[in-house]
Amino acid sequence: MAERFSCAICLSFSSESKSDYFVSTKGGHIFHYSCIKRVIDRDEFPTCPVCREPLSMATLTRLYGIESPDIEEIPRKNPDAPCDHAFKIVVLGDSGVGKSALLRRFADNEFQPNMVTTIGCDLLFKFVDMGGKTVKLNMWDTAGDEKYRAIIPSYVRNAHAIFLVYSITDIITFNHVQDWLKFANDHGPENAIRVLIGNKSDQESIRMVPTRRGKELGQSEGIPFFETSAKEAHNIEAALRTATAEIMENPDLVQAADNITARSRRRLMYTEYPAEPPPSLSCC
Ligand SMILES: Nc1nc2c(ncn2[C@@H]2O[C@H](COP(=O)(O)OP(=O)(O)O)[C@@H](O)[C@H]2O)c(=O)[nH]1
Ligand SMILES: [Mg+2]
Ligand SMILES: [Zn+2]
Ligand SMILES: [Zn+2]
Repeated sequence: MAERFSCAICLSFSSESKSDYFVSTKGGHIFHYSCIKRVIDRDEFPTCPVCREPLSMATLTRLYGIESPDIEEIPRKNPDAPCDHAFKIVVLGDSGVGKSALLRRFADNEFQPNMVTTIGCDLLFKFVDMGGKTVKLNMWDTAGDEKYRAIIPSYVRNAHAIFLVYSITDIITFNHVQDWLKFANDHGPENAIRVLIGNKSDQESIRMVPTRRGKELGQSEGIPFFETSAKEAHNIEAALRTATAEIMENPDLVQAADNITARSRRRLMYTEYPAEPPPSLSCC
């Protein structure tokens, strides 16, 4: 079950033309550009048709590379395949909120109900097309347990985007988002894109965190907010593409990413690492 994008105004999954792309609001709602532009042009004080938040063209993020549902994903199983940019995305949040499940869903389109617990950290990658550019997303999955916190600062250090994840079924994980935000602010780059994620949106019957609470937190921190489900492949691709698009729109972040890529290429050339470093080297 791949994630399908549908416009919340016209309910269509596809867009007819390349110029009619999808956009995401800061509140995690997806529309065709042309559909939402009509709303913004028409109303004096335009609001999101789904959540009624004030809207302007400036608060929309373009979701590149999903103009048509027929577009094939870039099937790159080789992590060393060439790309235009490589970005580092880090996922933070309490243990059990679904960080690993989210990344597995996005990277491999898989969901395993009984996945082994992440020890330390894990590195997944995915190539995405972003408006004609091939972008490699290196996604670092951290373990949320307190005892691992000591080793995480180095993971967020060069992050281009930081995902802060809680579970909508567990208010404690939501309350801890403040701690994770502080962690991200203390150790991560100031300009890294931050995204708030309320996961397990399929578990409506045992919901403990109202959507409104997530929305308010996202707004007060000035960061996009999405409710997602790794189980049902809901909104994950939207969240990751929003973050990637926001990185692409920040020349400093792109420059920082390209510098790191160039440095690691040089290092590879000089030191003749084996083509595939052992997993222990590539991660913790
Ligand atoms: N119903 C539901 N369960 C989920 C979802 N995401 C993760 N889970 C389950 O929640 C548990 C913890 O997930 P995991 O990815 O290991 O959490 P992590 O510790 O944050 O990496 C596992 O049993 C998952 O199957 C989701 O979106 N919906
Ligand atoms: Mg995990
Ligand atoms: Zn539409
Ligand atoms: Zn909205």
